[in-house]
Amino acid sequence: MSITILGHKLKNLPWEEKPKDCLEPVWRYSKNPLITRETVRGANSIFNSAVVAYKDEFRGVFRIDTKELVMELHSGRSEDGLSWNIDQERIEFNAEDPEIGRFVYGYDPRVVFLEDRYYVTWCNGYHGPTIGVAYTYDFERFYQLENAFLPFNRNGVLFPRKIKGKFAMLSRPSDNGHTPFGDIFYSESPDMIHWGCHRHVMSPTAGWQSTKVGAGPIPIETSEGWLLIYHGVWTSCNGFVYSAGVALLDLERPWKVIKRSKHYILNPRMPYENIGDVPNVTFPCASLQDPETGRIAIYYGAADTVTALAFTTSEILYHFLQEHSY
Ligand code: BMA
Repeated sequence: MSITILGHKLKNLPWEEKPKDCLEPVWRYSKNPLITRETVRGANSIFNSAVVAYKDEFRGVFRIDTKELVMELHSGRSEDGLSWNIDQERIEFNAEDPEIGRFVYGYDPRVVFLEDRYYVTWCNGYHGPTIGVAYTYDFERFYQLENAFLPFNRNGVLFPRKIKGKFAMLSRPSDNGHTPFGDIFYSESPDMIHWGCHRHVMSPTAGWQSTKVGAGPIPIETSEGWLLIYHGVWTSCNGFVYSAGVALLDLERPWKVIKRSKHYILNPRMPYENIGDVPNVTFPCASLQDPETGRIAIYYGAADTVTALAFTTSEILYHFLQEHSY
């Protein structure tokens, strides 16, 4: 049994081989954390951020919490996906309606190339958190569209192509605080403005994913279905613990879960994941992948403080799902 990633090849994908003694499906970059607060003057933390392939380089939208602890989105660029130059100033979105463009806060961005441009979705402050949507061609000018949903909602993640002629997005309806619940839903849109036909995808289950679940990076299209890396939360006696798992969703009806990991693939166990502003958080928001080799690089926020990088392959995740899934 094997699995193939669909899409364009990416020959300069950041990569490190799996260490010989590693028994885990995902291994960390040896120079983690990848991005720390020093990259942006005035940053308290840089985490839960999204990167994407752009021409022969990489671009990204980064979550910067300022020293005032305002949650902002900043644009960034990199030649190799490892060394990042991030704008000192936050993105000023152009919006037709100033009511929508009014900045309150923005966090946990995702970025996807879809048809002819890059779309950004994020958790946008509009009378509580909801899903903001914008597009850019160059990561210099960003055009904000309508919020996708009513508040409260988080973890809005677009699919990288239309499905049955409609734009498609996963999201997690929530409350106004540190929501102690949450299921992933699927919605579709003919125009990126009006979202409907909502379908339930998955609920929390046991153990590391017993409190809430939320979509992580943009789903990866493969021969066997959409490979979805997601986060799951467990409420320990010391608070929330954020780990990551993987699921396989049906290609044409992505609300149908084919398999879903029983074991986590990544959980907080390194000092930079256990110690920080919010201890015990690994929060994947982006991946880069190469169809030719099956290699996947995962960018994740650690302890709500730094951005880290980890590696796996489609084959490893697929076999992991055969062995450890519901
Ligand atoms: C969630 C979001 C994430 C954060 C996580 C842990 O609700 O705010 O950005 O990483 O909590 O604090």
